[in-house]
Amino acid sequence: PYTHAELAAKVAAKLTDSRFQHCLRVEQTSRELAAENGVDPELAGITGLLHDYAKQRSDDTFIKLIKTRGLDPALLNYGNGVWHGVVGAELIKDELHIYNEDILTAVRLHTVGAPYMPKLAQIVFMADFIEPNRNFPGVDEARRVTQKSLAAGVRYQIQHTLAYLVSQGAPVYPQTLATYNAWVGGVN
Ligand code: DGI
Ligand code: FE
Ligand code: FE
Ligand code: FE
Repeated sequence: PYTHAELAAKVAAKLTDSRFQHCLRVEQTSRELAAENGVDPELAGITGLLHDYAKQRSDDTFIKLIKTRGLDPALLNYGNGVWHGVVGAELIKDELHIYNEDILTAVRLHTVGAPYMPKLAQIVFMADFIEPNRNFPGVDEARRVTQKSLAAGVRYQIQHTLAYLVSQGAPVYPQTLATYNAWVGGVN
């Protein structure tokens, strides 16, 4: 059990300052969304702070973890965008000795989502998308929708992300597509 200052220092040590500042904003936005949605703001804040902990590790680090931890071999066809959350959770266990599955699940799902997302995972997923420095066409609409309904925010984001990936000709990780189908198809 770290103090906030200790945990923040450990995160800061592994990230550039601008990426660390993003993590602090996601922490704050996660706290706010948690308070509005009946989730423990402390837990949400810690998870937001940690969500991009592994963002700046080498491809080689992730490739080794995928191979040695029995993770989905299809992950090897993707890159840092997908790996830093799904695989990055392994580094949070190894280096920070944080094993809380609610936290780890939210980190794993923060980029690609999942057909079923616990509320904490929805909160960090949305906080990452709408934190105050985010500035893309549609972000104000995303903020509005998320205030009204967390689930509507998740739906909005996954539509936006899938459209973006397709527009870039980027490969879509199957779990990202499954998230889209579940949330936009009306299962949630
Ligand atoms: O880490 P952040 O920049 O704060 O944000 P993020 O974790 O939500 O997204 C990281 C990147 O991952 C973003 O550029 C979009 C990309 N991404 C999300 N889903 C997929 C993906 N990239 C590929 N190739 N396939 C996906 O399914
Ligand atoms: Fe991320
Ligand atoms: Fe995100
Ligand atoms: Fe992020």
